[in-house]
Amino acid sequence: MSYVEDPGPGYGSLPPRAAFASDAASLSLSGTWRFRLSPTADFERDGFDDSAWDELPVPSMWQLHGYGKPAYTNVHYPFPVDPPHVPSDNPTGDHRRRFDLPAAWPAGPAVLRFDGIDSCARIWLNGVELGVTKGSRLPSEFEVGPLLRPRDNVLAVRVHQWSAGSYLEDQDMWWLSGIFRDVTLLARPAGGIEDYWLRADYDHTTGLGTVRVETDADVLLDIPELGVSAHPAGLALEVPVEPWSAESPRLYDGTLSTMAERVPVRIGFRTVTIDDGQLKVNGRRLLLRGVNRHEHHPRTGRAVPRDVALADVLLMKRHNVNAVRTSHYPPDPAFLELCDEYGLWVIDECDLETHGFGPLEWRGNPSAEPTWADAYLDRMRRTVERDKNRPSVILWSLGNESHTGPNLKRMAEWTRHRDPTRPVHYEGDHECSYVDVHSRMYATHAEVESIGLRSDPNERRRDLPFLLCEYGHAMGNGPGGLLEYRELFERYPNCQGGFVWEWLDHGLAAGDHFAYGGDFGEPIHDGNFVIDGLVFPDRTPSPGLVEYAKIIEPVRIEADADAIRVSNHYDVVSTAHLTFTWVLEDEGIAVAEGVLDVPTVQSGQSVSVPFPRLPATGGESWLTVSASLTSPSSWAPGGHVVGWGQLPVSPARVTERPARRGPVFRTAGRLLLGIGEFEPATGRLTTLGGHPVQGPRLDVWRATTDNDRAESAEGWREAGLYRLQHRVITVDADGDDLVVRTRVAPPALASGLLADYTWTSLGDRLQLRVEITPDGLEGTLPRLGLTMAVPGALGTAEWFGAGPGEAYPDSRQAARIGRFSRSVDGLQTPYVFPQENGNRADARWLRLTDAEGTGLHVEGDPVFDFTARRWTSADLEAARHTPDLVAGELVHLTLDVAQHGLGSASCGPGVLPRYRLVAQKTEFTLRFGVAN
Ligand code: IPT
Repeated sequence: MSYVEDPGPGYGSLPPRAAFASDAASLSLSGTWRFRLSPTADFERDGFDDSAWDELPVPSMWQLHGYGKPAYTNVHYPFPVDPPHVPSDNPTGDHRRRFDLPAAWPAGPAVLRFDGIDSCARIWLNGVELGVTKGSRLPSEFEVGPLLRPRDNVLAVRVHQWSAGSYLEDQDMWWLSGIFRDVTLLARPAGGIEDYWLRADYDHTTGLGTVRVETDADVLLDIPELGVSAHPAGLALEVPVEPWSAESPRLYDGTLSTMAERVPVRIGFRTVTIDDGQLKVNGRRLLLRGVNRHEHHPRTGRAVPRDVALADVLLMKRHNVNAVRTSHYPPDPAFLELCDEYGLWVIDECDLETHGFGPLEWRGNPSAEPTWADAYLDRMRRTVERDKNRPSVILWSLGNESHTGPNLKRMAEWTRHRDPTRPVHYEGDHECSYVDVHSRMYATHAEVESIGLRSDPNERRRDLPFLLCEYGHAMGNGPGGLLEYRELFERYPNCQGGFVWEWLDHGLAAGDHFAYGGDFGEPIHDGNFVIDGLVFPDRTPSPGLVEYAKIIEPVRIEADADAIRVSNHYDVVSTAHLTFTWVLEDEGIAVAEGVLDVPTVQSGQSVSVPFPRLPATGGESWLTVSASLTSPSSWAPGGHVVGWGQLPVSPARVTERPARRGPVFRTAGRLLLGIGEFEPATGRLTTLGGHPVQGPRLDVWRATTDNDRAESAEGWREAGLYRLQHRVITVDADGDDLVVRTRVAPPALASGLLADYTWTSLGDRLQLRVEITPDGLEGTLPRLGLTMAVPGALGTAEWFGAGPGEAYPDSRQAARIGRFSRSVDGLQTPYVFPQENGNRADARWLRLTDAEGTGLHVEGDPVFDFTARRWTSADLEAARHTPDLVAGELVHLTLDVAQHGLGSASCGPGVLPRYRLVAQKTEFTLRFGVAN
């Protein structure tokens, strides 16, 4: 059997060991290589002439450099399921790199290290075969010392896109190939440090850290800051220390040295335990406010440079994320160093997923087949050995979606034996027979609640800490319902949070837009299911991330009876590093501000502080209190806000509406009322204060979201809600009111809605009261309100209401009450797959103006939701990529009384009952005027 189809782990590599750098000589072999996509005879030979070959950067993934194409599938293998066989048409990239040794390169042993090659490679140095490696997201090293020469070494690497290993690497992501992580040559001095395990525990009852180095070498440990010098390996040493946590990532710099080599180490003292059925670190219960992170960049795929990894870490920290599951493979080692340094709890997951056997009822699944046992264990060993020195790693995960079987059990047993200091996670062990924590994905709120109540008949599972390794599917507009998960995590001590799926949209840059599955002509693909992150492909935060940041804020500020309640939701630290400031806004305009005196609040505690002395205000006013970093931290500047709350101070002034009402005029075939003119036959407003408009009409449709399409959209479509027709029953003057009665219904169906519009002139304003009565229509509606169109010149929106971002009933915690201004274009959220977006909630009033500042004014009674777009909902629904949305001549406005929630049904629970918009008799009022 060819090595490509051998289910084993490969051959020739050195035993796995920790990732570390030392003062021994090293040479990066990343850079420009020679490349050819098609196996070439004798290419590994020393004297082979590659001058006619292309150049390719390493690290890279060749499909993103024009060789072949990316392909996306979620669950399905893109090749026949015939393990361990793979297609004979197997894209094969031959890579060659020549290099000279630096002048001072020492003679003796040396190791060639590959941090990641997707999916299988056979490697030669100077014409001599080193071996074969599989396990794409895992390192492999080869002994090369005797083969090296001072000049003109030739490294030849043949990479196969498909291999037996591909059956174990069916993660939900792009199929991409190549040498996508660093390649390094490392001198290995005799008497140097081959491997080490620096175990640094912390006893929270004594405040003492215990450090012990396990290694075969004759190593001495120095930690100058702790007064530790020349401490011999193997001996435990106790010292008083500050512990490491994600919130206070205290690292002590030290050195491991032998006569021949020095290794700088960064030591974080912490101890992970499970007691009382809770996962604890340093004696503290954790609440995991996590995300699942795939490695992806829109131009380089899974070749993610350190600065991008750092940008992810900073963005996570600035959005209150405290944990990462490295879905579904160990990340580039640099990422974990950053997690140590900046502070994130990590579930380090092995490179394993066999999801494509699921649709085949798991027949032949490698997890249960002895032929794959070695490959499974090899992957786990390489994960644990590589990352064992990282304090940020608190759980090992066996992999994802690989069902269950003895091979997984063996991985767990090996791991627990090798590293008793970290619990083992794997969601697929549903009985929890070989894992240490109970993990689920996409469990509903009700299921989490029942787990919290410990009503599980399975005793073993019931008594374990519980976490959601995936929840809150962030595909498109959403997720909704995160608040209710947080409430459960706070109510039940064994429910310790979870990891939103997922951090990043895996869109690939394609000129003016981002591509997703199917855009490369893949015969089998899963479309935009790969666009399900909290940040857009270019790492711009989506509204979902802004919402999540608010929900998981570590400090909560709420109204208490006549006071302000400040609660500390950190797991460990107090609020001593925070400054509390307040601002009083009168109709969104700041009128007073100050610093709030808040005593230091310990983790898990709260205090009530009196309101500051506030001046009187005339209109609706709110007090906003923010908690921000007093001084810069490693991950954010001073002043960065970690939590905030708003408290109502005084309600809107009730103003007497002018009694003067204008009469309805019908003259010379025209229908006039106050500042409005109407079409006599239909009663539709055509002019408002001189501005031509397509007057407001009942509308219930929204461009379906990914979540809608998985739950309600089919029913909405069957009910014809996207193509309602308006039948005008009567247009009558009733006293001073203009009353337009209509029935709004879809073709071919008998059900519909009755809509009565009552227009009243209030001098300089027109009041519209709408009464809606379902007429045989049942079930939920996408939204309920009006649609109208105004001239495109009215390109700026200013409103007093919730903002600044979009908000929906079950995703609105991040919106605060204030006065905001955006261009119409700036109101749009550019979801990679276009869909409903941009709804601003609870507007008290809205001004839409042109460059001169004149335009229209809409007032709620008391509030309304709105969107403003240069295209219709139908255009938005039809678009597949952002450039499909082309600005027209009008601004289309929706003015709504309600929106249906978002939910998370694209993968997970739908809209919670309280956020469903059920068709029922509704009445609402708006007032229209002229802005100038
Ligand atoms: C779950 C996968 O674990 C994850 O990788 C991703 O594919 C996610 O779904 C959907 O985006 S598995 C699913 C069967 C719940």
